[in-house]
Amino acid sequence: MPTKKFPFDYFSYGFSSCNAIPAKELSQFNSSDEEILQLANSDKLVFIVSAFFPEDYSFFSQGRVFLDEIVAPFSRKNYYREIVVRLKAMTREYRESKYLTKSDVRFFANSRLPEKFLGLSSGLGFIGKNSLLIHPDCGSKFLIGGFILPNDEDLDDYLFNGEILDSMCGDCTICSEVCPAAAISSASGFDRQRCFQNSIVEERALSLEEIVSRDRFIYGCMFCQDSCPYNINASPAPVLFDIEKGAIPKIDIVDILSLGDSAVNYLEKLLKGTNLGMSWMSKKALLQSILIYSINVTSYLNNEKIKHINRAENEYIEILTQMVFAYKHSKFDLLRETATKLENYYEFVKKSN
Ligand code: B12
Ligand code: SF4
Ligand code: SF4
Repeated sequence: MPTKKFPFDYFSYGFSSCNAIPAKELSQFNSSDEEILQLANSDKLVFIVSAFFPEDYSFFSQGRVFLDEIVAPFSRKNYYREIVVRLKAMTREYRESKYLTKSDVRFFANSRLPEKFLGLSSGLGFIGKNSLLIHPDCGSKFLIGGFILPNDEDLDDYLFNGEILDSMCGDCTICSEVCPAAAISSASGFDRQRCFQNSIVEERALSLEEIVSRDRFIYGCMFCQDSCPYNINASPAPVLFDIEKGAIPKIDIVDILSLGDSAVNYLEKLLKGTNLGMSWMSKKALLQSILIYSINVTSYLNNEKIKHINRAENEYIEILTQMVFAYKHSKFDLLRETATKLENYYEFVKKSN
């Protein structure tokens, strides 16, 4: 992997590739994004880097289902914290070497800026059918980070002078075929609401297909990336900093479900400070995901500790259980009946809120 020593030794900070673009040039891509337009009015330089995340698929502990094991690998660890630590360290080094002040250099990751667009317009990669930025040699398993810096001729070597890349997916449709949430379609593109990475962000009614498809992870997923040919030969970058902070507790989901009505409060407290503790992650939606998962995984239905929740005590769970049963056994009359029940239930909940 080529690396330049000055001014950024980005590789030793764990970044795999980097490119820069003068902010002014961003406007040529006709972005309607407010943040981009503001940036394009400045005399700054935007410097984009990519940070790989290593894979971590641990196997299920036999016979039991633990919370941390049914969260997708990417979401078990806080790679965002990791990239921020790296960006901060690089910013400090650059500022000191150039005698700049704090306000001269900004860094960003998972910010309000459209980061895939910045990656694309700086030539770092193309946008794939899975909607992610894909580096032709390094694949898509990376996070995007960047810096906004004063223009500086020492950075000229990093400037991207080529054409922005058109999609290199060609006829491939692998990601749309493997996506369990049917979130990727050749005709209509990427449906962010359906993506499992969105499953605990919003509290919403799920369709039957969505319910039945949630039998692998309660939050997040990597299928569209794991199966992408561009990721097959990509190698992970070194992990230089601590990504163990915020680990999700190893707790049997039966112990969560057996709490019944107090499970949401329990999750709120249990997950504070962990990777599932972010304020934008709804604990109600998380509980819904855990329930659906446990209903889909049939052996859990017979667990004595949670049997009572699967009975009439909670109408919602009762309906979901019936629907999944009907769907799996092709009992279409029952399916229609329960689908109507679910609709009525949602109406009832809407009215009573
Ligand atoms: C909201 C969000 C989500 C949502 C919606 C994602 C989506 N694809 O829309 C959810 C929760 C579903 C999600 C999921 C994931 N996310 Co997310 N997410 C974001 C976030 C915070 C904002 C994205 C957004 O809505 N921006 C606003 C819209 C308007 O911009 P945009 O989506 O970037 O689209 C622009 C460009 O793509 C551009 N564009 C597209 N095609 C073309 C073509 C041409 C020719 C041109 C000129 C422009 C252009 O135009 C669009 C408008 O400006 C970004 C961080 C960020 N600040 O960008 C991370 C981000 C996109 N996510 C990221 C990741 C890693 C993921 C997951 C892989 C996590 C996981 N499960 O492992 C999944 C991937 C699912 C998937 N297949 O996309 C990374 C993507 C890295 C990469 N290689 O692309 C980002 C960039 C975070 C980061 N800093 O690294 N995410
Ligand atoms: S992350 Fe999973 S659910 Fe989301 S688009 Fe990719 S394969 Fe589909
Ligand atoms: S799996 Fe195929 S279609 Fe999907 S992003 Fe990768 S190359 Fe493109």
